[in-house]
Amino acid sequence: ILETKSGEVAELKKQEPERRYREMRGELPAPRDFRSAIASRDGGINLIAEVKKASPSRGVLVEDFRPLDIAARYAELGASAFSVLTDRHYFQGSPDYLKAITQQFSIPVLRKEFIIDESQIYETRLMGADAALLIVAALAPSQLRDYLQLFAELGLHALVEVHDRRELDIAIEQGSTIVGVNNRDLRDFTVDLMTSVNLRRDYPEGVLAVAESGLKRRDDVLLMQQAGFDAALIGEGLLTSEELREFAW
Ligand code: IGP
Repeated sequence: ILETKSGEVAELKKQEPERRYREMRGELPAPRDFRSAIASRDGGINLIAEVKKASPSRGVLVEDFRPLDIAARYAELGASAFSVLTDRHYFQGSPDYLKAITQQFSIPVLRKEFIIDESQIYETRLMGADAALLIVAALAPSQLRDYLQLFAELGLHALVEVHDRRELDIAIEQGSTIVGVNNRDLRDFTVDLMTSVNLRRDYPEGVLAVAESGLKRRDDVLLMQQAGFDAALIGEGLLTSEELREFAW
């Protein structure tokens, strides 16, 4: 059947997560409130701690990778939320890591994934995640709007990722309420912390601001706090920097 009907099979496969969601919805636990968890209180900055085994720019970061042990350490540091990579190809992540973490901890969990199809949003909810990433550069503006609508229907929050002013404008126009600036340029992996500092001024009132990537030192976090970010999303730095582990999150 695959030779004559590969298009049809692909369509059916894409519909499976939605069907499964409709069957399961009554039994799924209510999502936890990612948005409130990361909102700044009294000008402080919150930690979104990323559970990350490897990255395309740095290769394997942790040889003996135990996601639950890492999450336990981050919870102890005072993380307000977790980010868990589920992408296998570039990050050696897994949905199993995310499921295990949502079952073990009460802290909200963001699914870090390249979402390019609606079926992945249903999957995200079925996995037990409370939020997921949407990358403006990977989606058409109308697609972003549709996905945000579906997130809302499923009770999920979206962290919408941008890298410049044009993308920030698209994110806002399409209705995003949590916007993250990726300091890392996904085309060449260069990092510039001023990307987020400069873009912060262009956020409208009421939109939560997250600084993502490349934060390695205490001063980096303080810079983001002074710029008015609600939260910092940190992966590598938590594995390598004593300063960040000692920060009063
Ligand atoms: C974390 P870092 O430099 O602290 O490990 O970065 C996070 O921002 C980064 O993993 C990330 C990412 C992404 C990964 C940001 N946007 C999109 C995959 C896809």
